[in-house]
Amino acid sequence: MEKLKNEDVSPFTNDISLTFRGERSIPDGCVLRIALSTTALFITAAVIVAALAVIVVRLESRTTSPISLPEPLAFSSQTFTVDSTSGWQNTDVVLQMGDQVVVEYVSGEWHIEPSEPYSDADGGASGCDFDDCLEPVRAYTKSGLVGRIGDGEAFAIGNYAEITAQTEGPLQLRVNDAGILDNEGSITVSITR
Ligand SMILES: [Ca+2]
Repeated sequence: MEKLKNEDVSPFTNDISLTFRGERSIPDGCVLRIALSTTALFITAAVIVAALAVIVVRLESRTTSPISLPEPLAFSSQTFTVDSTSGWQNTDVVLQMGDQVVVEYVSGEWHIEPSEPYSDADGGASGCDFDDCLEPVRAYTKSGLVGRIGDGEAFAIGNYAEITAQTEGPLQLRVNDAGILDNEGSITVSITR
């Protein structure tokens, strides 16, 4: 046991505002516990300050990071040759809903029967406009170039078309003729997106 006066109180006890009135005896064990409690208080305060600092840094980095924009679509162009004696032909161009693509005639000729003249992708032969017509695009010239996206509805292309995909899937091309066995020739187009 030791006797302590006000002026004898250790720095640890000052930190937690302990005051002693008069003369009083404090057991050695109590002094040790007070010191340990003060140390634990400091460690707890340090941990809280560190945690707050981490939160502030994270919030700041979140608010100051630049807005990420989608990568612009890379411009690409390729050619594809459409055979007049085949049905739907898959190009390598796979479109998503809303994608835009331009199909443009480059070269080549075809005809849809021996009695018809050769033509470019704009065609020129008469179309079929009856309910039982088997042509992909009814009433459109049989010797014209047509397309579809996936299993979507067929549409006329001809020598030039700007297409906005209404469905998703591979762009497919063919001549608009249903009876392809007597056809001849092929046409090359560019596909640009
Ligand atoms: Ca034909």
